[in-house]
Amino acid sequence: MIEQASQRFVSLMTRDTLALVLAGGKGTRLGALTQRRVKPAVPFGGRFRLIDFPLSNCVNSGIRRIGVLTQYKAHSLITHIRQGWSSFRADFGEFVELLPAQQRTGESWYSGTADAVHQNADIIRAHDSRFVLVLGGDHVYKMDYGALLGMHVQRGADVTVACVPVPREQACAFGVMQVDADGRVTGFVEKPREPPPMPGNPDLALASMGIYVFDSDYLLARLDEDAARSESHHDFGRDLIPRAVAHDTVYAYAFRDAARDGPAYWRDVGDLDAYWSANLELLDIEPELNLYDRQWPIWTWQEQTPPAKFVLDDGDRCGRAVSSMVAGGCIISGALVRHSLLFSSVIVDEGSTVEDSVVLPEARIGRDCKVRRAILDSGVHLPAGTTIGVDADQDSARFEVSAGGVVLVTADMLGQRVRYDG
Ligand code: ADQ
Ligand code: ADP
Repeated sequence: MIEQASQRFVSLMTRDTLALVLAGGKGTRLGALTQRRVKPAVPFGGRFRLIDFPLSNCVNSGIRRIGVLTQYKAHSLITHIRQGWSSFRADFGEFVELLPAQQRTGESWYSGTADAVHQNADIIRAHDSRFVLVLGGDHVYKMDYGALLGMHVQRGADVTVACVPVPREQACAFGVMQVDADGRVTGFVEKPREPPPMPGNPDLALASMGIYVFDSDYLLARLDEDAARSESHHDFGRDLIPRAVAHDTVYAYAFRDAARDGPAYWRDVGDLDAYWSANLELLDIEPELNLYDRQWPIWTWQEQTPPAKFVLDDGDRCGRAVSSMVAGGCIISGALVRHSLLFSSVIVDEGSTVEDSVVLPEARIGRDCKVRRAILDSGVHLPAGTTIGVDADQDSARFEVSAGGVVLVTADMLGQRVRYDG
C-alpha cells in the first residue's frame, strides 16, 4: 500500500518535470570523431547515439517533456532527434523540442551550460513545470530519474546533484563533491587538480554526474543572478553549483545499483580509449550495461536494414564473427570478425580480419585487410590490403592514435567523401 502510494507520488513529480538535455558543447577529447558531429550525436553500442541514453532514461522514468539544447555541429544530432524522437503526443503535453542557440536574450550564442539554460528562461517559464532536470547529453547509463526527484522533494533541497565514486586519479575531469553524513553537499570544486578523497577511502573521489534537479523558480532566480555577474563563466559546474553549495541547500543523490549493492554503471566516454573500451565492454558475456534488458529499453532511430549476413567466399572461406555484436545490414564475406562491434551496414570483404575494433555504420573493409584495435568512423572505405594496428609508425603517420594505442580512422583522413549525417 505504501509502495503504491509512493509510486503515485513519484509519477506526479516526473510529470511535473521539464528535462533539459545539454547537447551543445564543443568537446574535443574524442578527437576526429567529433570533427563533424557534436558528442551527444556520436554513435554508441552498435545501434544508438549517446543522446539516446538520457532521452530513454527520461521516457522510462515517465518524464516526457524534454528540451534538447544544441549549438555546436548539431546537424546529425538534429536529424537524429527529428527522426527518432519527434513522435511524442503534443496533445498529451508530451514533447521533445530542440532549443538551439538563437540569441533570445542578447547578442551572444550559448557561452556556458548555465547561460544555455538562461537563454531559454522564457520557454522554461512558459512550460510551467515545478521541477527542472538538467542532464548532459553524452553519458552512457540507465537511471530512474524518479528516485532522484523523490529524494529532492523528501529532503526539501534547492538543488540535488547525482554523483558516483570514481578513482581519484580520474576525478580531475569532473566536479568533485564533499558530503556530510546526511548526504548534504558541503563542498564542490569543478575539475580540481587535487581531488579531495572520499572519507575513509583515499583512492576514491565523489564525482558529480552533471545531473541536477532544481525547483524551477529557484533555478530561474539563480540564473538571473548569474547572468548579471560579469566574472562568471555561466557554467553549472564552475559557477552555479558551487554558489548554491555555499548559500543554499544542496543534496547529493548517490547513483547506486541495488542488485549489486554498489555504484551503478555510468560512463563518461571522455576520450577515444574510454569510447573504445565502453563499446567493447558490451561484448562481455555478462556486460555491466545490459542492452537486452526489456525493463529499461534504450530507444533510438535507425535506418531499416536487412539482417546481418555471413557468407562463404569463392575459396570456401567462412565469413564469421565471434565474441562480437553485428548490427543489421552487415555483410561478412569470407572474413573473420573477432571481439568487435559492427554498427549497421558494415561490409567486410574476403580474406580480411577485424579484431578488437569498433566499426561505425556503413564502413567498408576491402579484401585482405588486417584491422586491430581500431575505431573506423562511419562511411570509411579501407582499400584492399590495408593494415591498421600492426605498424605503429605507419598508423600515426596517417591516422589518429590514442594514448592507449587505439587507432581512429575517419573518411577525411583517407581523403574520402563522407555522408553528412553519419
Ligand atoms: P563537463 O562534461 O566537462 O563537466 P561541459 O563541457 O560543460 O562539462 O558539458 C556538459 C554538457 O553540456 C555536455 O553534454 C555538453 O555537450 C553540454 N554543453 C556544454 N557547453 C554547452 C553550451 N554552451 N550549450 C549547450 N550545451 C553545452 C560536467 C560538469 C561536471 C561533471 C561532469 C560529469 O561541469 O561537474 O562532473 O559534467 O561528466
Ligand atoms: P559576417 O560578420 O561577415 O556576417 P560571421 O562569420 O560573423 O560573418 O557570420 C556569418 C553568418 O553566420 C551570419 O549569418 C551569422 O549570423 C552566422 N553566425 C555567426 N556566428 C554564429 C554562431 N555561433 N552560430 C550560428 N550562426 C552563426
